[in-house]
Amino acid sequence: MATPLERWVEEQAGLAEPESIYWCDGTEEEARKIVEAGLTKEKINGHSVFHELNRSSFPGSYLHRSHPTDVARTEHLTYVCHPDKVTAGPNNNWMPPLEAKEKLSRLSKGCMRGRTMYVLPYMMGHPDSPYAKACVQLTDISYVAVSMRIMTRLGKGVVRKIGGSENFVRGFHSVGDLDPEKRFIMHFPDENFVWSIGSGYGGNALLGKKCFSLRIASWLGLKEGWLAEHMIIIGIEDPEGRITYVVAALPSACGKTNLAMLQPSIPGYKIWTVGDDIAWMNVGPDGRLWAINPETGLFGVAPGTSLKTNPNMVRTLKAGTFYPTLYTNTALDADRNEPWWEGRDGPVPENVLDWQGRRWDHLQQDSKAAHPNSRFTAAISQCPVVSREFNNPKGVPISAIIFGGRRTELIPLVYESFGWQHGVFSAARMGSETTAAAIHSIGALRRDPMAMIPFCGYNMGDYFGHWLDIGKKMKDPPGIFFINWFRRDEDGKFIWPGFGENIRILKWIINRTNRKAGARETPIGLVPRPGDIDTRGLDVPAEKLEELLEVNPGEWDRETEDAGKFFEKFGDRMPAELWEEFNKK
Ligand code: OXD
Ligand code: MN
Repeated sequence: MATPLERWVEEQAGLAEPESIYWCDGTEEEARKIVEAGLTKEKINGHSVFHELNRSSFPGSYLHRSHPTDVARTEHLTYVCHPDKVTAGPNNNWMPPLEAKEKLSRLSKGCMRGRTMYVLPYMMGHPDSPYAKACVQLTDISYVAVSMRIMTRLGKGVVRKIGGSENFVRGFHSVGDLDPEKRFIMHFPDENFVWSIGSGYGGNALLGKKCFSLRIASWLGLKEGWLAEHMIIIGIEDPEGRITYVVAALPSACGKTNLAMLQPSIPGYKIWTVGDDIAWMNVGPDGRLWAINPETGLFGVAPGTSLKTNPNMVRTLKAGTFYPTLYTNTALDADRNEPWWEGRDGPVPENVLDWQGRRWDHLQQDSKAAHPNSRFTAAISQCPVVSREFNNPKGVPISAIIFGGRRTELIPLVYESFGWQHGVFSAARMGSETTAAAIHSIGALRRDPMAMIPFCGYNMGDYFGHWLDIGKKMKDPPGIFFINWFRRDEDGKFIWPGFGENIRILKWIINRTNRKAGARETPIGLVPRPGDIDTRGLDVPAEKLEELLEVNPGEWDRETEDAGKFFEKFGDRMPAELWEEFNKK
């Protein structure tokens, strides 16, 4: 008798009508075959899905050029279909589940004709972890099949694990005809189901990532008492060899991958990478917060990645095991057959093709060769500083939670909240300037609580309440901190050097958690005095550092007023405790 999984795959195939169905087993040999299909048979926009890059300098690496309209997450086409609109909240697009399914069934009828339907069984989290979830995604494009193999623990063991159970997360994905008018990413949280059509872009198409690990998982977390967050997880080793684990949430394309594998400028410190995008966090039996990274790969923004900004990422990309490594919408150095992007090491090559494969003239002002949201996809096991705890099914214990954003003005370089409730309030009012990771105007300030505005799978008023409840479950909750690397001076230049120097801020944070660093009290929280930060060897004038740590209560009034308007949107779902904090101002 067919299992629920087999029946579901058959049903979906009945709708999509693929030419063939291929169950992936996760082996290397299979990955080579799928890459081969992408090099030869499968096409996107008339071109092959993959182009093989220079075998000796970029072993196992392939360039993928997406459809030009399909280069970032499409938040306006992303829906969370709870039975009622209020549960989805003002932070999500909503459609009644039945109507959504009718619409998607019409668009999906025969969408895989002439194509292979890949069946991808995968785990989010280590299979031995009590927090891991078994999932199956269907897709009709090699790019997604290969990406999922990098980003998740994919293999036939997952089919055995699911067995005759109904308990697995389902994802249906098809690129359809890539028509933006027929593009939708719809979530059905009560059914553990994601349905995505019309896009091949990472956040829209790798359904284990944002769709499941954040939108659906955040809803499961509400029901089951845990948190699914848009956070990196790192271990910070100090000169005595102690490792303190912290999580940090930053909006998309604000330097999360750089922070996750930072090479510290202060001798004796070391960063160990557990995760660069997603953290699932549970309160353990010891009353502490524990975090796992459910993914196994890195899907980072390429432009700006260099030996100066992120040497460990450059090393990861060159590691050359056969996972493989993918480049999406970067430019191509046509002479060397190497990927290229703005900010890569070395001089601009002479003969560059832009992200759409057109000859690029670097003298043409404002024209970028690589798409600003071009990406690499690489296995975390290739990262030279991957934490030895990465595969620990229990995860790592968290001592501090960091929130950050991209703010030209106002927000100090770092500060600590007064306690859990105040920290949740401060994270709820967070704002950040928008980036190219999603399709919208760039550089506009938007409220992005906990860097989760595009990813929270239910009403954010309830989400804030859930954060408050999690705090109550802990004996000694981690401190909540805020960072902003992005303050600019009158000439528009970044004041803080960032990158490896950010260790100075992390050092202050971990010393605060050990009560070894000082701070001064301000209306927004505890801010270091310049002398509280290790500035030995730092090339930032004292007055600039003071400027970065300044809190001007007058300037905060506008910010608070704007945050209040945002809070009002959540009506009676907004927890009273946050209004209480708001009214303290
Ligand atoms: C990502 C994103 O791809 O946040 O990680 O957009
Ligand atoms: Mn992200």
